[in-house]
Amino acid sequence: MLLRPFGLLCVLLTTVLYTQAQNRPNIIFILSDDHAYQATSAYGNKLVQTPNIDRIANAGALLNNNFVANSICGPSRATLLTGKYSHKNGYTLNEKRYDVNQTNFPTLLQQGGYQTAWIGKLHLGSLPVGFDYFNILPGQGQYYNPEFINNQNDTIQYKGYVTNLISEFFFDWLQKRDTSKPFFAVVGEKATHREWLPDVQDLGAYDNIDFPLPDDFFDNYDTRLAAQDQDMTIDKTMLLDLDLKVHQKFGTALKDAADAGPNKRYVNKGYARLDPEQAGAYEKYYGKISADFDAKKLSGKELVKWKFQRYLKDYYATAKSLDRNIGRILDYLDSTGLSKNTVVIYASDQGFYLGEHGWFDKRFIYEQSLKTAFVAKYPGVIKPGTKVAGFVSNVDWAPTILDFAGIKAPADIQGRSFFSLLKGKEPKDWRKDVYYHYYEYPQPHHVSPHFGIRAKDFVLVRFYKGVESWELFNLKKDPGEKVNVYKDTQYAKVVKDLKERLRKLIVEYEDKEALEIINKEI
Ligand code: SGN
Ligand code: CA
Repeated sequence: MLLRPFGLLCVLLTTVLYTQAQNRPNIIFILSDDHAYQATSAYGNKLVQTPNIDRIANAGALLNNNFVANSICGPSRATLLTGKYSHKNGYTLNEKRYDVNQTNFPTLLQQGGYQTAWIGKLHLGSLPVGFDYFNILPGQGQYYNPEFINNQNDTIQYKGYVTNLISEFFFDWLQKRDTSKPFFAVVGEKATHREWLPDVQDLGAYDNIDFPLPDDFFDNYDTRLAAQDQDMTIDKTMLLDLDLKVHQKFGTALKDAADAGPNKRYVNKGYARLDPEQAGAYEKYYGKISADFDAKKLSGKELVKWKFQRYLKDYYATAKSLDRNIGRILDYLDSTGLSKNTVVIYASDQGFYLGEHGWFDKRFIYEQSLKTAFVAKYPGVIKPGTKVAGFVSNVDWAPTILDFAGIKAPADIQGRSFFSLLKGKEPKDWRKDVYYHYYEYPQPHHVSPHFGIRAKDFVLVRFYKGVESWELFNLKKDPGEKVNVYKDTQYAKVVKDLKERLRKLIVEYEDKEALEIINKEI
């Protein structure tokens, strides 16, 4: 007799837990590569529309201050997986091997009953662990007719354009997944990485737009030693042929030219992979551009301005396919009814320069590469149109996703869930500053390693190894970070205060290398 009510209680409890498990949301993380926040209409671009990224932002939240820990591809993904800074997860620079033996949050999701998948670009030098399914691009991957490595460790080449293929592989997986479990999936996009090869249907999509030059396009890097030392300008580093496709050969024409000798170095760049139809469309489009370029006989500033226009036209045309494919994913979720209980996140691995300071690429602590896009919708939970002003770092992405799934983050994770910020409430003790540390040097792009603090109104940074210097920017007066006021005595108090705050972060995150440097100086 006594067992009866107890038995009933058990059934009730199991039902409650089961229902809770059923209600746990699916989570899709669309992670692009090098897609600048300022390239999206959600973040205020007036010339180029990204209707589908905006769709996520409008239906949910947009983070206005989402910063990365280390502005470069592989390290950013390692931080996503671990919720830790590069010095803790060991992946400080690209082309290393990510240590798969450390705890990553997808494994915790699996243990919590989630089904997990990674489709597309990973770029961690090792196969993913913590994923029930994967189909990833090797390394940086290719835009046209790319290879993918699947779960069985088979490398298979597919015909088509990478962004479209990634969506298709994602839909295939959604159809064959175990529907009794909630899922977490990363859709890892290759777009908009260098060399910005648009889908054939998007060639010339922005030819009618004359993009305005950023006001600091001809920056002389006065007062900033590391900026004087970099190798990432549109003027000197961006190549007319390999990047901007002037007189570039495609498909078999390139292979033939390579056999002849001088074009050998181009073959690996992906241009030789285009099939005759794709190569024909590219020849037609870039042939005209090359003829126009020859006719203009440009030099000096006019040549740099021309390169800038071509760069942005290719960059945005590549991004067009990215946004369209995000739209396909959203439509798929709507049409299958999955939308209701699915969190959709769109973010880029880091920010990117679109001509600011005369640059492309990323790496610096300066705003355009430090800050990255992050929009997320969670129907019924995040209020449509939410704007988050609080400071978020990509170390926070992992614990936030675990929070969505109702799973506790491990104690050694360095980030903190910002779920409450997405719901419109910032905890009183939420962080006021973020910490940054970049390592890769000297190649590519010759940016000195540096660590620093981004506070509300100031950035303080210490460069080392390449150039040895401190920089301070007053973001209120100088949002473009053009005047280093570190040595200005007016700022002595600010410097002292920020150095202390920086040191506190270094101690908190246990960054020994930075601690050694800063301890000698304060
Ligand atoms: C390649 C690019 C660089 C880029 C890095 C890292 N050169 O080396 O311009 O900074 O990747 O990019 S390329 O000529 O091969 O395109 S990241 O996004 O993977 O960090
Ligand atoms: Ca990247």
